[in-house]
Amino acid sequence: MLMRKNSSDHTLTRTEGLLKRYQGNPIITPKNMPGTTAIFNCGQTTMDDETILLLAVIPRDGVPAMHVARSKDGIEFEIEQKPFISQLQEGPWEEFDIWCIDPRITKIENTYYIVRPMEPPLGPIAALEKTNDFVTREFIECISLPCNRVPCLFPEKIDGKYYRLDRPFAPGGTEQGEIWLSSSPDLIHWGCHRRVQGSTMSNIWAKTKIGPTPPIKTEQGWLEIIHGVHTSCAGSRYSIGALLLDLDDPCKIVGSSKGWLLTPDTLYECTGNVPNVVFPCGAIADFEKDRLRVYYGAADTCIGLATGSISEIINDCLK
Ligand code: BMA
Repeated sequence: MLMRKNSSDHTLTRTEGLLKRYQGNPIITPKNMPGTTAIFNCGQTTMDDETILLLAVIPRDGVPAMHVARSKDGIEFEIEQKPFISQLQEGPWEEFDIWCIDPRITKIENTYYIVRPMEPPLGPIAALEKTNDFVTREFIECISLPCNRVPCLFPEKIDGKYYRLDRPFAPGGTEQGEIWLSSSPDLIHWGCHRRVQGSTMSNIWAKTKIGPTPPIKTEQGWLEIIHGVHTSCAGSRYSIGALLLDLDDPCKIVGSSKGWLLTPDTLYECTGNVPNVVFPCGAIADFEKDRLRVYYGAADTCIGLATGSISEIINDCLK
C-alpha cells in the first residue's frame, strides 16, 4: 500500500504521542543569538500576560549563561541580549558555576524561585535564586549536596512545609537516576528525604533514569512532567513522560503515562550537540483551554514547543 506522508507531520518514523509538536519548530535556535553554539534548554513560566523562558545559552566562546526571552503569544520571543544569570562571582561558588543549564522555575506566592545546577568535581549541586521581575535576581543559598540535578520546588506549601522533588543520581558508565522528595520550613534547610514510591520506571523508555520538573497542581493530583532516559548501544535517548502524585502525600505515585508523551523523532531532535534528546525543564498549564505547553531542549541545541491536553495526559496516567 502506498502511504502518503501527512504534510503537517514532521516526524521521521514514529507516530506522535500525547504531546504534539508545534508546526514551526524549532522555535528558538542558535541562529537567533549570533555567537552561540546552543540554546541548550529552558525554564518556563508566565508573568502577567507574558510567557517567560529562561534560556540556557552556550556561547561559542566562554561560560554558559541564562537569558530571559519574553513572548505575548508563546511563539514569537524577544530575547534579552544581556544575561540574566551568569557565573556567580561571590563566595566559594565562582569555580563551580561553570555549566549554567537546566533551570527550573517555580512561582510561590509572588516570587519566582529558580533552581539550577552548579558543578563541583563530585557532581551537580543546586543553587536557589529568586526574582520578582526577571530583571534582577538574588542568590539565596546552595540547597543540595552532589549529585543532585536539579531539585524542583512545589508551588505551594503542603501541611505547612515547602516540598521539592530531588533527583539524586549515581554517576558512572550506567548512570542511574530517580526521584526523591524532601521538605523544608524555609526553602533553605531540607530534610525528611523519602524515595518517591515506585519512581524507578519499569517502562523501557525511562529505564535508565528519570528526572523531575516543577509539579503542577490539578484536581486529580500533582501533574509531574518528567524526562526519562533509555540507554542502548547507540547511547542515551531522552524522552518526555508524566507522573501523577498524590496531592496530600506526594511521595505516592497515583499514575504514570503509558509510555512517552514525546520522544526524539525529528531532525532537530535527533541531530545536534547531543543527538536523540527532548528535555523538559518545566511545563505551563492553561486549565481554561485544557492545554499544556512544554518548551523543551532539542538535541541540546535548540528549543522546541509541544502541546497537549491536560485532561488527556491525566487520564492516560490514571488508566
Ligand atoms: C542531562 C541534562 C540535560 C541534557 C541531557 C542530555 O543530564 O544536563 O540538560 O539535555 O543531559 O545531554
